[in-house]
Amino acid sequence: MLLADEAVPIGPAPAAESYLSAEKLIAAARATGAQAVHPGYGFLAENASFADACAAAGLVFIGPPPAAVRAMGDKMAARRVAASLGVPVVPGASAPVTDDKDASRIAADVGYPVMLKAVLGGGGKGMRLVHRREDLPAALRAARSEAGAAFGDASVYIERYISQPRHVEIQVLADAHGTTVHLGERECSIQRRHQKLIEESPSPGVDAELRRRMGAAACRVAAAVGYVNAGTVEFLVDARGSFYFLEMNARLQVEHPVTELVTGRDLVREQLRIAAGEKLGYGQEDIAWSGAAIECRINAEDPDHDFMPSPGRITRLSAPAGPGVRNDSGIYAGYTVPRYYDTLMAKLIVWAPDREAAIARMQRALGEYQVVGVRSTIPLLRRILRHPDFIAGKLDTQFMERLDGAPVSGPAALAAYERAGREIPPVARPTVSPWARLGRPGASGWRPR
Ligand code: MV4
Repeated sequence: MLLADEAVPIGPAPAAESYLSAEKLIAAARATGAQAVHPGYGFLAENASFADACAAAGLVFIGPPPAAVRAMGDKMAARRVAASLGVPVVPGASAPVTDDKDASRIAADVGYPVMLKAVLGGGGKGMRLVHRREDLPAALRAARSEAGAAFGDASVYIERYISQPRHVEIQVLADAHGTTVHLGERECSIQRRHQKLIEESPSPGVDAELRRRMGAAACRVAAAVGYVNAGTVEFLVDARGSFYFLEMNARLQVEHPVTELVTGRDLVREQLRIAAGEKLGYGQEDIAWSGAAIECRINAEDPDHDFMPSPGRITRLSAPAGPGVRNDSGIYAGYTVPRYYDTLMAKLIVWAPDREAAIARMQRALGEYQVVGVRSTIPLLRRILRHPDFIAGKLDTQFMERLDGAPVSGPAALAAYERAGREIPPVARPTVSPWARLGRPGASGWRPR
């Protein structure tokens, strides 16, 4: 807000009375004489009724047409669209389950283990993994009740469970003149309880051929629903490299900067141009990728205490900088992280000519990042960035469960290691010593920490 030319109060801190109130947002837009509304990436960004309300108020909604948002909000309908285009979807049922008997038949057909998913779901809510037939009725009840509470619709469908998949998503841009392009993939497998922690592009598990095939599939899905603006098509990629359409996010995403850094294209600028009715002015053959980018989410959470939110006043702040380092941040010394919203404080993004150099740059940048006054995810991120599997690009959605549950920093970490009768484990030897690259390892006595 410090950067804004003008600010308008929209109500009390609880989001339901401010950021989630279409009426208040539109009144604020009117008060400033704004021509358009950018919905950001949370709150009402994927709310088709809000897009309708903007249009009714004579405001341009900087996002997809409401019909495209609705088409993708129903996860089964989205699945049907993909399947009808020949885009691979996870094997599963084409209709919601009706009762226990129906579910039992479908699950047997699909083959255990199966995944129960909410029709209006996404983000993992209302999702249940079922290994055995006898566990199905209870899981179904739990999924239906969770779905009903979260989405106001208890409908659930069944898919085959894909074990240890990668989560790979494709960025698309579509203008209102029929051009749809993709800007490649983001690897988003490093997440915990469906909250992403680290994203990168390119994915270490995607080669040029897979990128072309997934990109083409994503563009076909977007075009089929009349998608206009920036959007993201999510896929699961299994251990064999087969990909499956999951869903489409009809908004700009938090992790969009990694795509900006490897493609050299400003996605928010493109959103504004598209919303203003301009043509993209380039085609798929004009999109080129260079280097590697990684984003780390700096959250006000305590990784030593089950990621509890850690709101409060930031007493000291020192952010990294330098070549290839981008710090997209909303905080400053003296700022109070409120307890009402998401815990995301900053996104630290690096670019370098290759992945190994990007990892080294991120390790350095995280080491320089000082946030005092609130707990943050920085120590955990540092631990992931030096994990041998991360360095080797061996990523999947279970990565975080495999990181041992030990505390990540401070006296608690020391105590835990002492209790275990162990020495502080040596850090996995990184492959990123600049001296090693010069062929003179250790010549200077430099040691990775
Ligand atoms: C799956 C799956 C395995 N098999 N579907 C989680 C959120 C939602 N968008 C889809 N999700 C998953 N669907 C089948 N058939 C595993 C996940 C999943 C996951 C997906 C993306 C990123 C992180 C994840 C973490 C756990 C499970």
